[in-house]
Amino acid sequence: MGKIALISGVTGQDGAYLAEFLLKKGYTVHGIKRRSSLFNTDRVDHLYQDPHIENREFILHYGDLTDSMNLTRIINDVQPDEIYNLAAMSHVKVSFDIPEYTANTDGLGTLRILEAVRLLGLTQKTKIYQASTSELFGAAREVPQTENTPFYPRSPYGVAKLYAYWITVNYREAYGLHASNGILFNHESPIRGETFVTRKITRAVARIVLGLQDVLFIGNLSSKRDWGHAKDFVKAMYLMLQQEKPDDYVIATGVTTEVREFIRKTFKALGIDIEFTGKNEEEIAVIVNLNEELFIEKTGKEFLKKIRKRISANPVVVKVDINYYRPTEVDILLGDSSKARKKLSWKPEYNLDELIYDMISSDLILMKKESHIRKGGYNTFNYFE
Ligand code: NDP
Ligand code: GDR
Repeated sequence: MGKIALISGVTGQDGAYLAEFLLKKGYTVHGIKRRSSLFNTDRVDHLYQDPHIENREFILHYGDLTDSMNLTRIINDVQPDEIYNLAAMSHVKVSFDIPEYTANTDGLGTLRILEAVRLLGLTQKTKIYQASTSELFGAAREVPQTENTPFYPRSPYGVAKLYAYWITVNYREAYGLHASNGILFNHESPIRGETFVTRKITRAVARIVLGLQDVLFIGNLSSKRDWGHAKDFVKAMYLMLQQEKPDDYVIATGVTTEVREFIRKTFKALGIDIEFTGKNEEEIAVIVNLNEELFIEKTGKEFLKKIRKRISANPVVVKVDINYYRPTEVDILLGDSSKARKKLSWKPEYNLDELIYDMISSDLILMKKESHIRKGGYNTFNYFE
């Protein structure tokens, strides 16, 4: 019999990659999804199995991290060998708008899962992974950050996750639970939520080169993040639960990059050079060179005329909008994952350029579909969030 895993947040970026990864390893995977008025399973639809077939390997349950009884019932029904608690209100900026909900889900939600495992007498059976975050370091006390760097969260999200981190440690020490914190630095992918900065950039660049959008409005261009690929990072989650002893690990690439540079690299991947000029909210980026051969290879000959025309008419492609600034910002994150590399034998496969290429290639396909829909005379919408 293969192992049984329960993933909260299975409909999110990491949940989808982790479910796929565990299914390939022969696990039966149960996932918790929220009730929504629209389908919210896009990211796992390729794994979906008809509920009428016997011996399904991928099973979804309605649930919510704010509902203890629901969580307790699901855990009791599933009797998981491993729980991956990935569910969260995961947007740092939005956490300033809904701080109480964020605390309830991201902070208390973790307690609810730990307590359910304890009450159900599963402390010796069920191993738990808690999705902790580099946002715990916030106004970072040192660079790079390790497992020993003091925490200084800078958002309601970070503070809620701080509670979740410590309650996980506490249940490990108090009840002997195999519960581990993965302190993961930013990780992205073609299925990253559209309102996180990397995906916002790759979507916008794809739209700009195809003539679907004029300009990318962006917030703080100077913040620096240690960006990895989600596919690499979910492997680390699994590895933590295969260890004899539970522990906490930093998972990061060890390279930090400005938002400004991420934008520059994304345009560059399609043969377009941009230059930033101006300061603070007056900063803009303009196209200064087009490598037509590379553009045709990556984007398609049919879009060349449009981009040429666009550049001569108005080369401004990036503008700052201060509405994207945060009340308190995390300026720089850079992780030192030596411990995980040594003890888990984990290392990332993707570098930043490969991550960007994966994301922009996927968004170009999506946006070309949109372009075809428009050419066919149908309406499509612009989302600016
Ligand atoms: P996503 O935002 O893509 O996914 C979050 C998931 O949680 C979604 O499935 C969402 O459901 C679900 N969810 C939200 N609120 C609730 C709730 N109240 N009850 C049940 N489910 C809920 O996040 P990621 O996949 O990027 O991240 C996974 C986890 O890792 C999160 O906890 C995040 O905070 C943490 N993390 C992420 C990092 C990153 O760079 N990606 C880095 C470090 C930590 P729905 O689809 O319905 O919205
Ligand atoms: P972050 O990711 O806050 O690090 O949290 P996000 O991509 O939202 O922001 C990264 C940096 O980019 C700056 N920024 C913008 N951000 C967004 N979203 N939109 C913009 O227009 C914009 N312009 C500039 C931000 O100010 C910030 O400095 C992510 C989430 O996945 C968390 O759940 C996770 O815990 C951490 O990563 C590690």
